[in-house]
Amino acid sequence: MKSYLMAASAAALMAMTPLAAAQAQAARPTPAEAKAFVDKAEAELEALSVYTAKAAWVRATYITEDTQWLEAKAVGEEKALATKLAMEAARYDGVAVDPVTARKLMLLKLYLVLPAPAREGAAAELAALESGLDSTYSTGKFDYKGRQITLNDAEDILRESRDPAELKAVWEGWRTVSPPMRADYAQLVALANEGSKGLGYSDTGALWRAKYDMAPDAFAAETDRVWAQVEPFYKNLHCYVRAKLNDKYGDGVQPRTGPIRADLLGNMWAQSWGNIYDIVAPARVRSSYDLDQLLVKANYDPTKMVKTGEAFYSSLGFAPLPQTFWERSQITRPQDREVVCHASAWNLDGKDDIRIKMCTKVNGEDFYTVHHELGHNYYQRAYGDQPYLFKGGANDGFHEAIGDFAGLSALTPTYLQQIGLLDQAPGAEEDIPFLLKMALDKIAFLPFGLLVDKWRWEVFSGDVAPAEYNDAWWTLRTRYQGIVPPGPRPADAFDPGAKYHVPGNTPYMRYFLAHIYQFQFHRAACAQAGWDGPLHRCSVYDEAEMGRRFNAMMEMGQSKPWPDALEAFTGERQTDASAIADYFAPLNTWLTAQNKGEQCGW
Ligand code: X8Z
Ligand code: ZN
Repeated sequence: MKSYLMAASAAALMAMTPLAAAQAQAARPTPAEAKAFVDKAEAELEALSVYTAKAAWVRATYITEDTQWLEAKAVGEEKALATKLAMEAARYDGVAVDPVTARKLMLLKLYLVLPAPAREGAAAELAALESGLDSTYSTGKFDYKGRQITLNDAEDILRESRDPAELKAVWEGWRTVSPPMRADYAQLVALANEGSKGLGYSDTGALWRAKYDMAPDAFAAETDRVWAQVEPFYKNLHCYVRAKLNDKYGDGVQPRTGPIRADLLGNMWAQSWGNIYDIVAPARVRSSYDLDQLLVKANYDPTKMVKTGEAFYSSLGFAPLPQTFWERSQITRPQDREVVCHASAWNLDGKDDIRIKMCTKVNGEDFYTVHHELGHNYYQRAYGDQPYLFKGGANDGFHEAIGDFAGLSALTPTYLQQIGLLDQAPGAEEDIPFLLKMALDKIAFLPFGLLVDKWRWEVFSGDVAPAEYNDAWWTLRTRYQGIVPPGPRPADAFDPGAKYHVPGNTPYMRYFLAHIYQFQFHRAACAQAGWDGPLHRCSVYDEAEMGRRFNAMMEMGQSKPWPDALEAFTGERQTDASAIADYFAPLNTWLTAQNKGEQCGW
């Protein structure tokens, strides 16, 4: 293909006057010019990045009109610069540059999540919409029983209440926060699409799908291929859980066939179901411990949870977190101001200024999330010596999978016993309860992880217009997750806007990928540690040699195509669900037996 294009341009040169041909020759940039351009672009973006990150941090940890303005100004400048550089990068298409420069040119074009149109004022407008949407979501409250409650409060009720009327009221209440965001969201989509087209992508969805070292269409096909690998297992879990919900609530609340009512699954978005373990626990086998209770009994506080997470990584050979991590992180929700509570991990200077931002509660879910967030921080620090444009995950799914991989070991009873949380690790008789708990989070998540961006891809491509946002969302929710809302949705509903990553503009396919990769990492790590028992019993705590090899993959950042990084640690080059299938195999067999006589599917 390349040589065909070169031949065509050589022919064009020959058809020109000698002067025009000489000018065209002069205009074609040399590889050295391409490299000089990339070096300069990289330095300019790096120089701006600390300013942008600090403005974003301040807004996220202190939401006011003023901090939104400051963030929008900084992000607008970065957008304008990155958009200009990405368009200039296109001038070097077809120039025979070295592989490092070629990769950096590609990454320059993919730099922004939401590129802005090049015209005056558009970058600032888009940045203001982004800051505003994220802030509206994060400060959202609604009236419940005569008091204004936050998402945190609402999540507590969904986790703990077993009263269907209360669950429905709170589930619907949280979704009154999003309708005012719909018009701004539609405007953001229009602007980002215009920006993406300016960079040569058909729409923003195509830009997002271009970030995986393969053609955008090939990536979409990959996600469908992997989903097909795990879908039968999800359906098995769905069938079992639905029967248990029917046993508990009766036909009037949850029928034994058809989709599941979304508010009964213990989570605001029905994306992980571990909180209703009590409802679905196997009848005959008891689970001897509950991590929520162990943490409370052992007097854990949020800082102790983070210190425990740090110690896990230290056991793998990672250096302790810097003092500034402790001084600058937001570990609990401040009482005197509005913040973004949705958990995240930050690196503000590309080196050691790593921080987490959480509203940590003492429970098993947040114990896990601490390991997840720290994974981001250790990854950021590991690739800190890479040039600026290579500072990033091998792909964004890798970034999400590092901490999840650590969490898989940190949740094993063996590890909980090692750190003194559990007196005695249970025997093999508790394997099914343990695997069921894990599946309620990991397997239940898969269709949700897949569909959020299926919805956004349809929105960005224009297949779904703003008036159809909500119906298209529920079509996907029912098709992939087999769930329905607890009652009819109002005409103005904007339910996708009630999930952080939509107003927060964080791509979501990364989590679907991470739920596959983390098991590939786990399987490879356990093999390296010489483990020959069942995968779900393996903990890699204290496996420093394995940690060294894991770090070697992490240090690569995004300097190489992601299959190279995957291969460096696992020897595999494909996204492959056989590892998650191996991990859960005994549970899948058990579920199949339990579901005998049920009409599975919906
Ligand atoms: O957003 C997150 C992390 C921050 S990167 C807490 N996760 C997704 C979510 O909460 O929806 C982790 C799992 C999926
Ligand atoms: Zn994450």
